[in-house]
Amino acid sequence: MNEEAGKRVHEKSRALQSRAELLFPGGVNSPVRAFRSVGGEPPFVAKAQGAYLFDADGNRYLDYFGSWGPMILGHAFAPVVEAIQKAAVDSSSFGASTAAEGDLAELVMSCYPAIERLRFVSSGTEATMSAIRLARAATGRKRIVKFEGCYHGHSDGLLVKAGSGVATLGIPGSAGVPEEIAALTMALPYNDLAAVEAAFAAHPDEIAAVILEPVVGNAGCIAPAEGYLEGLRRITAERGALLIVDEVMTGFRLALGGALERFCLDADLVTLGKIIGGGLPCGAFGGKLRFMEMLAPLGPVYQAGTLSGNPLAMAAGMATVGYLKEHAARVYPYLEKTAAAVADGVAAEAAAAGIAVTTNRVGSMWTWFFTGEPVADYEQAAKSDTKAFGRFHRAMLEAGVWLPPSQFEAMFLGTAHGEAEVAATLEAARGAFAMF
Ligand code: KE4
Repeated sequence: MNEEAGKRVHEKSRALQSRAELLFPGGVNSPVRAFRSVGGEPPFVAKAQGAYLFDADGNRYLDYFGSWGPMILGHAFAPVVEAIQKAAVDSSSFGASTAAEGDLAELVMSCYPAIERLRFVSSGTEATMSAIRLARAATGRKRIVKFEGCYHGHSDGLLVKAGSGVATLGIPGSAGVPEEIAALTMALPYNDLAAVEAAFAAHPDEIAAVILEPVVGNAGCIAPAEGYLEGLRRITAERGALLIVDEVMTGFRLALGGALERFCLDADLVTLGKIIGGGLPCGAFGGKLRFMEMLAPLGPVYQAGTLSGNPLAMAAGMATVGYLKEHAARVYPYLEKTAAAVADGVAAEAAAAGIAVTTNRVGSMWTWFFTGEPVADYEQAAKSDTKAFGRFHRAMLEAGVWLPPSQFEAMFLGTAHGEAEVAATLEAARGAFAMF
C-alpha cells in the first residue's frame, strides 16, 4: 500500500482523471464510475487479483462491486486467465461459427431449463433490447411493462424511470428518448401485483411483455415479495404477454440457475450477461423455442452482432460457468455465508453507532440503505439518505474498501473474499461510522 503519514496518495489517479476528462464525457466510459452520487475522486485501477483492486498509485482496495457482477470467482482467476490466453493465440475474433459457442450454450442451457434456444450478444443491453423486439413480434403487441428501479440497459424503450445510473443521476428517463417510444413503456411499482393487473385491464391485448429484475439490483437490492414472481407468471400467461426475466445480474449469481432456480420460476425469455462472459463482453437471450425460432435467419425478427459469440468471451465464460457448475455445492453456500457475515456485520456496526441502516440481501448481492424503514420498492429506496451513503462510501474507500459508488447499486462479493476480508471490512465500517 502506498501511503504518506497514514493518508493514501492519489496523484497518479488525479493526473489520469485530468486526461480522461479531455477524452471522455465526465472522464468515464460509463456514468456510475464517475462517483457523482457519492462524491470524491474515483481511483484509476491498474490491476486486480482475487478480492482486491490496486490503483495507479499502488493503493489496495477490497472490491465489493466486482466489475458490477462478473467477478464472482475473484479477479484474475487462474483458470479464466489461462482459458483467455489459450483462445487468444488462435485469434481474437472470426465472425464465423465456432464450437466454443456451442460449448458455452450447452453449459448455460444445462443450468437454465427455460432456455430451449439461445442467442449470444455482447452486452446485457443488447440482450434485453433483442428480447423486447422478439416479444413484440411474437405477440403483435407494442406495449411493455417494466418496474421502477429496475434497469435493463440503455435501449430507448427501457430508459423510462430506470434504476442504475439514471436513478443515481436523478434523471427520470433520459434526454434523447422520443416520447413516442417512452409512451410504449409503463414503469410500475415493483412488488405490486395490483398495479400489473390494472395495467393489463387498462390495455387489454396491447402488452407484449413484462420485463423485470427477479431480484432488483439497480435500485439497490430489493427482494421479490412472497408470491410476487409467481403472480407475474400467472398474469402474463393469462393475458397472453411474455414474461422476460432479466438475469443479467442475478444469473449464476443467486444460484447456478440464477433466480429461475432459486425461486422455481419459469420464463418465456431470459436475458443473461456479466458472469456468462467471465468479465469479457458477453450477453445472451434465450427461451422457448416457438419464440426464438422467429429470429433471423429462421424468422422475421432481425438481430445481429459482429462480436456475438466472440471466442475469447466464450472461453472466459466456459471457464467461469464451468467452474461454478463443477463446484456449485460448495460455492453457493460459501457465497451465502460470507455475504451474510459482511452484510449483517456492517449492519451491526451501524446499529452500534446509532445509525439507521436497512439491509436487503439475497445470496451474495446486498445493499445497506441509509434509512430506518423497510425497502420493498424504488419509492422506499429513494427515501434513503444518499448523503450519508456518500459519507460512508468515501470513508470506506479511504480505509481501503471500495463499495459500488451509489446508494442505488448492489454490493457483490466472490469466492476470493474470505475471513480476513470480512474482518477488514467490519473494522473499516466501525471506523467509518465513528466519523459520522
Ligand atoms: P450492460 O449493457 O451494462 O452489459 O447490461 C445492462 C444491464 C441489464 N440488466 C441488468 C439487470 C443490469 O444490471 C445491467 C447493467 N448493470 C449495471 C450496474 N448495475 C452496469 C454498470 C454500468 O452501467 O456501468
